[in-house]
Amino acid sequence: MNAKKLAGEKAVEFIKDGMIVGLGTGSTVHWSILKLGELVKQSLTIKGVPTSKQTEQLAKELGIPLVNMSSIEQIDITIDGADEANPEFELIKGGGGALLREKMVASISKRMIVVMDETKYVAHLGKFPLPVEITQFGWEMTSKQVSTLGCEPKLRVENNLSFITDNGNYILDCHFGEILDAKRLNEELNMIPGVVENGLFVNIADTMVIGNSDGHVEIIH
Ligand code: DER
Repeated sequence: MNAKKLAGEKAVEFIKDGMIVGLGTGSTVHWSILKLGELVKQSLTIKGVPTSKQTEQLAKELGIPLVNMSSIEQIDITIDGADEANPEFELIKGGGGALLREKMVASISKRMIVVMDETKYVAHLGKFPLPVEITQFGWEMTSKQVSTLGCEPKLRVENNLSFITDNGNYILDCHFGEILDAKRLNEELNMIPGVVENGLFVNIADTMVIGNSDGHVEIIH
């Protein structure tokens, strides 16, 4: 059974006619977006706010109407994935490199629904390296500053080149080990000049939809 597909499609049940919907990025929310595309063809009326160029492209191919962030005050529901999620609804995101737009979209949403398979649900965050988006300018200095918080930052590379986000920035993947105070680390990281945003989502997610390989879906509010 495809646990990601189960979770992704289940989350769409929360979407109602007339909603503005934040469209996340990644392989789990991919299923949510496909489902929304099907429903839009059957006359569901929504407006999507994409969190990446990749999601924007997919939504356009599916005929999901899109709206620009600058023309809205608030989003009704955002559906997005996560790399890790703990029982306190704290997330690590950014494995797909979209964390900045994802966090901006989720933060103006009345509700954020996280879709994942059971492997993402953990007792403590930190096994997955924390993505931190930084400016290209002075990145080595920024990396040194980030390391003083207790991690080993690694500049993300893709196809032998430095990975560049949709916003023209670099990403450091930071191996902190177990993160026991996500709120504090989130604040400390974002105080470092050169850090644009980090993948810790604290007090943002409201609902988790967890697909299991045995075919059942768990919804935690
Ligand atoms: O980059 C992100 O935060 C994405 O949501 C992504 O990491 C989620 O992972 P998935 O592809 O396993 O859904």
